[in-house]
Amino acid sequence: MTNVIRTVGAGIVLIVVLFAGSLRECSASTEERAADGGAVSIVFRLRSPSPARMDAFAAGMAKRTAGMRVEPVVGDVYLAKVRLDEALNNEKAVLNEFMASGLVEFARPDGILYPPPDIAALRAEPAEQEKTWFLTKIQAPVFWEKSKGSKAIKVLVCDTGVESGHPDLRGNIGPGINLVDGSANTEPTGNGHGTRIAGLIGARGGHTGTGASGVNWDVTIIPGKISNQANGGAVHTDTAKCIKWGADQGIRIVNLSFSGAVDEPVIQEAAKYLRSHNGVLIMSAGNNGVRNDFPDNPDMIVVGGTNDIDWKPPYSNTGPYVDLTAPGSALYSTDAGGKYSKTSGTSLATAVVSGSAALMLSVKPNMTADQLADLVLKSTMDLGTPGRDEAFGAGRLDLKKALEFLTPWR
Ligand SMILES: [Ca+2]
Repeated sequence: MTNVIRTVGAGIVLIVVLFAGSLRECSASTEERAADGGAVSIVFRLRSPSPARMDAFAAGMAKRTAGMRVEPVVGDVYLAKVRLDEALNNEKAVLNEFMASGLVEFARPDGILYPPPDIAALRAEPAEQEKTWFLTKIQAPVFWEKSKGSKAIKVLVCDTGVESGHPDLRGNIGPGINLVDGSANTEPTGNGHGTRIAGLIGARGGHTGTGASGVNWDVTIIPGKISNQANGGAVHTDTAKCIKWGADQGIRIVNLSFSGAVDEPVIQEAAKYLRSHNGVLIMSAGNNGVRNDFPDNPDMIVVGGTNDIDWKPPYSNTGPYVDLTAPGSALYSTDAGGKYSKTSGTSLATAVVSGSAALMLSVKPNMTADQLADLVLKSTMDLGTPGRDEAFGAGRLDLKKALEFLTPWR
């Protein structure tokens, strides 16, 4: 069914592109693309999608708008670029027109996600044990007796790019993709968030004496660059396409340390697509210090933060959607410009979980995505109220437990 709809969707591109001559091309910046003065970008899914419904919808919209171009994003979710005119001159009017068709299940602006602001720690240059407290806390050294990771395991980091030449990352970064401009350039452009994430997954500097240490000594981090902006802003559909790209490459673990993504339908669709392609999406709970009433999503592993005494820091969001926690406060990692930094946030906790999932997969690479997700959630120490709770999910990550599950007769 999906393939048929995609074919029809491609047909629509050909039909409606005639009306859309002045639509901007993909070279525009993130902000320009999200809020183009002459066109608006709408993410949508049809009710009970079928080729006939897509035809009816496209025909109706062709009559009511100055021009519309439709492209598939992931699954049954499509992106429409609708040209504005006097009658439909703003985003709200276009959304109303979508809903008035009666064929649309949801329609939303193609908005922008941001990495949650990492909270700068007080001292950038910590003592040696402070650089690695998170690794001791999750009992990584116990797991390393069995495996220190494997270059065969790929982790896709959909983020602001990764500095591949950083002395502590060199050798652990593979070729990736830039979803914004379609180039192969995945180096950071004024934002070190992705480089900090990568260091927690697989910086090898500290393991050899100096610098930062990641959960894995060996791993292949694949940068999926979804932002060319210094502020880290990434368009929803570029983010979804990054996850889909990873699924299509057969990558088993995707790290998405961005706020606001959990309840975004196009990201949910991408998460579902990835799981159906045997991969797991690991995401951050967010740093707003609030409770979100999002339901638990079986296609996402959502991570909150803990500190060095296993408390929930004030920044870490809570709610039924939080699956587990991991150390997130004052984590020392690589940063852009060959530098290091010590920052806090659920982004970093997410990277610790992604790195740990890669470590688990290095021992048993034939685990299915469901088995891997289950193992991650089981490899926790319960915190807070007994059992799963909204602050800690299943508890705080514990790699010694993971090892016991993986090698029961050791
Ligand atoms: Ca609990």
